[in-house]
Amino acid sequence: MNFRVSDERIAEHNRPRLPALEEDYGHLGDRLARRRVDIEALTRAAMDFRVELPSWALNAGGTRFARFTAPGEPRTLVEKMEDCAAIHALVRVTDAISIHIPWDRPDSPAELKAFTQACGLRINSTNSNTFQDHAGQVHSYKFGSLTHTDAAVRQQAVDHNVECLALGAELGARAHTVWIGDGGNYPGQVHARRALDRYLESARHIYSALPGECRLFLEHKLYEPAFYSTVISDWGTSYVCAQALGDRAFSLVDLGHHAPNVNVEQIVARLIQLGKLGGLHFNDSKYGDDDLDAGSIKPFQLFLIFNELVDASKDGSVRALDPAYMLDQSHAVTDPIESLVMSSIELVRAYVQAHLVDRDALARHQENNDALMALQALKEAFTCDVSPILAMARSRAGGAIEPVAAFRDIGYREAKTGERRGQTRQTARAL
Ligand code: RM4
Ligand code: MN
Ligand code: MN
Repeated sequence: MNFRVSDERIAEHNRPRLPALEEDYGHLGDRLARRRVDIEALTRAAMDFRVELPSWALNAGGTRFARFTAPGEPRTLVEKMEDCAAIHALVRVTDAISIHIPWDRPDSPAELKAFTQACGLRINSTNSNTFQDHAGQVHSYKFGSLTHTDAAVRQQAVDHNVECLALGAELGARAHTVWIGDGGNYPGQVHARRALDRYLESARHIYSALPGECRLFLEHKLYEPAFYSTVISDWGTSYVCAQALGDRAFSLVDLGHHAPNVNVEQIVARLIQLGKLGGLHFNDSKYGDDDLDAGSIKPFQLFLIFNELVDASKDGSVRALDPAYMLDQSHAVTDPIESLVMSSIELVRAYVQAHLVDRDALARHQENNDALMALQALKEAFTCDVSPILAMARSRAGGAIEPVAAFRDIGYREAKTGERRGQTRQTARAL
């Protein structure tokens, strides 16, 4: 039996911390009650929150320059699932996983499904990979995939996506995300309109192969790997394509895929309004698509994004809003488990804080053009330390009051270092 983070070890870790948490929670409850906010409703919201873990982020990540391996890294997909189970045991909001094909193509989908279910997890989405060449592949993606000038390359990329859809159906996945690296490094290299036409033609073939209730998410990115122009470069292009494809196609917003200083929360609001927000890839960045931990650089932006999401969820006039929350990060210098634990906590924090916004007051300030008080209404929620709510929600769900401390005390990584010797099979994502 492989080592795991057991409920008993977590409970043992929580026991001495519980009295202080109850005191802090009671105190915060009194303060919120003065503002006519029910702390229990916030705790329930925290317990109901869910975010998907990325299968491609469980190994130590790399940069363009190097990847430094770490002891005890998962070597196989099953070992990655073990790590996901450890994360979920600690935070209790990460029971779904997004897998990247072919990096994480299971040898036996049925066995993977059974194993994840036994761990209390599920595979919720698949991601295709036509941004690099894979072993045994006939055509190269050096000059593009779904938008390549050669129909045979486009067909190979479409077939790969259709294979992902079939695999997803076997695993019970509910969404498939397409992100392509297609674009040009030089002016003139790619014909702007024809490349987009080819994308749409290829995407239509993928769309028509969507099984059952599965949704198709189109992920845009401003630049990289193409450094001059990218075919699906921005939310406008992604929206137009999602609209052209049909009701089950949506845009996916990765927080790191925009020009510097772009107002991402407004993009989220636009896509919600247009009924085309499929999901989000959470991470953080300072300069480019840095894939740092969610909330580590711009926590206020994270809060403002959740402010839009929560505002819309309370607005009866908003249609078709069922966004998938996913983490998409790369951990070059931290333990991936610890980073994913911290990031998921930061998402719940922003989500709970967004629930704290006094929306009636905010609406009044907006009607009165009182800019200062409107900002104040948001800041009041953002500056409230909701940590006791998050810790109480985790503890009630069986998770850890202090997840990183618990993870270290329980000695999971040390145990895995003993169990997992030898080469890692999977490619970790490089930036
Ligand atoms: C890309 C993009 C995709 C992810 C790959 C690995 O930059 O964010 O979502 O699948 O990286
Ligand atoms: Mn992404
Ligand atoms: Mn990215």
